[in-house]
This record gives sequence, structure tokens and C-alpha cells, in this order.
Amino acid sequence: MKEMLKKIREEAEAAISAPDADLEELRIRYLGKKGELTAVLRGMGKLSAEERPVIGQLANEVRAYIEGEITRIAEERKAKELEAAIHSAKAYNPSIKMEEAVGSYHPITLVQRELEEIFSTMGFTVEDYDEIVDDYRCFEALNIPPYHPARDMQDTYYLENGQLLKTQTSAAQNAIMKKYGAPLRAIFPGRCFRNEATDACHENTFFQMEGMMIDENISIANLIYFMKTMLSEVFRRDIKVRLRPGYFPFTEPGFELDINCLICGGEGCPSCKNSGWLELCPCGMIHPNVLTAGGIDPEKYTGFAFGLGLTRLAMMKYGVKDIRDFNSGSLKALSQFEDN
Ligand code: FA5
Repeated sequence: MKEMLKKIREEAEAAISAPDADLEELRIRYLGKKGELTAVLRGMGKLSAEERPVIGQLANEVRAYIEGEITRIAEERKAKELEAAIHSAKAYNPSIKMEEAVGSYHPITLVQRELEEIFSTMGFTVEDYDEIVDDYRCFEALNIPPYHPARDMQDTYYLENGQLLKTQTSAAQNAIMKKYGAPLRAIFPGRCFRNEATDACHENTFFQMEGMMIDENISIANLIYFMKTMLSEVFRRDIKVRLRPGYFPFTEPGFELDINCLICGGEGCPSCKNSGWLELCPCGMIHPNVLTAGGIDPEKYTGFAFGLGLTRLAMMKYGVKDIRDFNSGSLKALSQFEDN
């Protein structure tokens, strides 16, 4: 019997390490109810009392070995698949030759539509909103009075009539609360503008997608659930994220949700300012003052809001290393993405 066990182990070892091995089939062949190892164990009744524990121990060792190898190879394959997925995303090439001048969707449109679909199935309405807004909508209604230091982070372009190009999709929060009242679930994608020193992950014109959910008893648990669902639906694989405290005058409490950079795998590169992480989706519980400004009773209702960096999401999803490519207007660069 010792010999049989040795043979099973050797055969299993060779079979599992074959590059095209069907691991599930091998698991059944060796470890299943009708498997080879189980058949040996069944025959143990015929052994003497002295032999039984020795063979039993050996059989358990062989079982543990085969199980361990199958799991190890399966994990190795998964890691390779992830690597390949990241690598294929990196295959994006801004200088690709355009064979034919056929139209295609801009990658941000593709990501935006995908998100709209995801949130629609979760009961969110999709709202459109102005690009030119007044100071009240963009700042004051969001608990950012004149001279509040938070304004310094969002310098923008002002029109002669005092209106401005919106710096954040949060500028629509007040109008949407007034339009629907509570309860409400809405997302509102839009173009934002900031007087920004541009680099690989900062543009002066970029897209965000705001989301709000307001109802009785909405908590941070709801917020985390929706963020997780959204990310797993968009990326369709495990993505490392981190949630840390963040300050926004219009949330209490507020969070920063960062994503492990998919361009460098977290090693650090210009796309993530060498930190390995990219700020993607700040969020938080809506501040009571903001609810009041929107005509919603903060004693009765609570809600969460998030401001997803849509352009950065498109960078991560499609492996675009430099955010400025999106506004480059280069058809060579922009026509190589597909809806999936
Ligand atoms: C805001 O704009 C808040 N309105 C988000 C928010 C909404 C917080 C609701 C809480 C509740 P922030 O300035 O961090 O926050 O921008 C949000 C996201 O937009 C960033 O994480 C980033 O992904 C993206 N973003 C911001 N500035 C730029 C830029 N210059 N270029 C490209 N993406 C940017």
C-alpha cells in the first residue's frame, strides 16, 4: 500500500504541474469520493492493527500534499491572469496607427454609460446638470461660505457676470434635493473645471460622477456597500482599495476612497504621483446644513454622497498612463477603446 500511495503522489505531482492541467478534474480524480486516494483508504480495513496508523498517516500526508499543490497552482494561475489583464490594459498605445476613420465612443463616455447602467439597476436616476453655475450652488449651498479656505483647493474660471465653471459635480446637489426632495437616489455625471497645474493625473477639465442617496436611516454601511458594488462591477475583479478620513465641508464624516494604482500595480509611478494609490472617490455622509439648504429635514433624513473621479476611473480601467491623453483630441489615441 505504501508503494501505491507513493505512486499516486508521483502521478498527481506530474499531472498537476502540467501547464494545461484541469485542476478541478484532478481534484475529483485524486480526492473525490470515487477518487484514487479514497479507494486506497477504503482498502485499509484489510490491514493489520500495526500497519493501519502508519498507512493512515501516509495517506493523509499524500492527501494534504495533493490538496496543497492544487490550491497553489490555482492561485498562481489567478495571479498570472490578473497580471495579464493589467498588461493587456497597458497595451494602450497613444501612437497606434488609425487604419480607417470610423467613429467610436470616447473612453469616458464608455465608463460613464457603464456606471449609469450599474446605478440604474440599483434604483438611481441619472441627472444632467449645468456646467456654468453660480457661487451659491458650487460653494455656499455646500457649506462653503465666502472666504472658507476649502475654496482655495478649487480655483476656477469666472465669467464677467459672476458665474463660474463648476469645479465639482457636488454643485448639483442643492438643485437635485430641491427637485426631488427625500427620499432620493440620483447620480449626476458632469464635466468639471479647475485652475490646475496639470500632470499625469490632474487635468484642468475632467469628469466626475456624483451620487446621492437620502432616506431615513441611511448610514455609512450603505455608503460602503454601494462603493464596493460599484467598483467590483466596473473592474470585474478584486481591486485593492483603502478608505481613510477626508475633510469636505459638505460631509460629516467624510472619507477618501483610494484605489491601488493599476498602472504600476502599487509600486509608484507618475500616474499615481509615485504613491501607489490614486484618489478616486471621496465620499461621506451629507452634512445636515447641506440637507437643510436643499429643503430636506436633517432630523428625519440622512444620506450619503460621493464624487467619483470619472476620468481617473477611465485611466485605471483602460490603463491610460497620462490623463491629458483624454483631452488630446487625438483620434489615434482615443478610438481604440471598446465597450465591454
Ligand atoms: C470633490 O470634488 C468633492 N466634491 C467630492 C465629494 C462629493 C466628496 C461628495 C464628498 C461627498 P475632490 O476635489 O477630491 O472632491 O475631487 C473628487 C475626485 O475628482 C478626485 O478624487 C479625483 O478622482 C477627481 N479629480 C479632482 N481633481 C481632478 C483633476 N484636476 N483632474 C482629474 N481628476 C480630478
